[in-house]
Amino acid sequence: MDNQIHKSIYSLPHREGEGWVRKLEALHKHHEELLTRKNEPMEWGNGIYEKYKYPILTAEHTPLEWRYDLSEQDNPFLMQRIMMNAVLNAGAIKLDGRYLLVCRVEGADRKSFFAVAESPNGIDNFRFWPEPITMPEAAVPATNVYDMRLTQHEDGWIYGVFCAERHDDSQPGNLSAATATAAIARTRDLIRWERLPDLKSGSQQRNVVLHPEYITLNSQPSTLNAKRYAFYTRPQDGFIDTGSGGGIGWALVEDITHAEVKEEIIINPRHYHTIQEVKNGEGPAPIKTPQGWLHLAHGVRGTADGLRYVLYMYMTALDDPTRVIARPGGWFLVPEGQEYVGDVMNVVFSNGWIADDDGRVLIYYATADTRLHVAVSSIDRLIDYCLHTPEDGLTTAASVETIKKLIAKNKRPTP
Ligand code: M1P
Repeated sequence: MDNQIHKSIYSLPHREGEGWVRKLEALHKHHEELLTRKNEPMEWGNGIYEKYKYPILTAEHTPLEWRYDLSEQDNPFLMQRIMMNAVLNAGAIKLDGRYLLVCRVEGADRKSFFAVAESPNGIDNFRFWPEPITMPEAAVPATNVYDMRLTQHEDGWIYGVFCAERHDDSQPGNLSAATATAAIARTRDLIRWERLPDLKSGSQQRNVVLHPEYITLNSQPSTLNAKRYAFYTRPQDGFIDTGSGGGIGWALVEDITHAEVKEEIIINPRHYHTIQEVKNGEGPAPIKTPQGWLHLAHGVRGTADGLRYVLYMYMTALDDPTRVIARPGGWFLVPEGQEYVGDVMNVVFSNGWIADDDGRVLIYYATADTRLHVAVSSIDRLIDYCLHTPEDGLTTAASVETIKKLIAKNKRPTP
């Protein structure tokens, strides 16, 4: 379990007024052991990526100072005064040689907030910065914020695009009625953030991601600004249901400080009887490679046991990020073993990855909306996966034909 190490602290005998300092020392020691635990790759993966043995961040990794009042006088029982529930869906970036995650941390009160965790290698030894991010509010304050996508844009800023959730006041009698809006903030150091107005859109939006490069309009007269910011969108009719929203969309925006979706096209649609039948959404900002843009996304299908969230990939053309050039069929990464278990079962979600200087790609994914993991692949492996995994033929007959083709190929002697 995530808190295996932590548990032993509470098994220390409790004698009122006695041993407080001893208990605190033990707490620090066990926390430090958890933070410095070396991670190990799992054996016998799929050749596409390696998953790692331990989650990289859990609620137990959050600093003790966030949870305990460390005064013996005020907290004689050494209780957690503020409990943490989960660390999940993190944006990721490598900055000045440091592997940084802007995590969604969720408290026991269900409120999510952003906090930066830093690691020297991107695999283990993640440690939260001392304080959570103080995110400036938009004109209408949000009730909850989560799932930040980080984009190092060619304009020089690092953008964080995230979901801002507010109660839907048009339904005063419905406590569960909410709206999802794409909020935008920018920074240079992940410490000081400038909040920009939320993305204006005719529909609700979640899973909105900023493309890292400008898109130049060819049709624009040379006297006018032809550079546009581009957003991957996910139009949805309601807070949960995408309804008529057809999938992952694309919208161009002239002024990022007053971003508005005026026209939106669907570039990666949902489809009947696929892993993305009910919903899909762009993951992190795509990675540019000589063969095209690599995209990681999540797909959602319905089951008798509720929704199943899996990760999938696709590739788009270098000169036109809206043109899909590879659609590997089926899922890319799913929950396995303990990963199924948590607050929201059968869910994997990713909104952060790092393309490292040595060609490795560190994929940060959360399981069951509870904890965060890393899987390691490479640009070469991900391109190979995208270009050589057969597409979903959309019927059983087509899938059988695809399998038979591979069997036939394997029967031929290799040259
Ligand atoms: O609970 C699974 C995920 O649900 C939402 O994703 P989507 O908008 O695609 O349904 C998000 O709230 C996400 O945070 C969460 O992990």
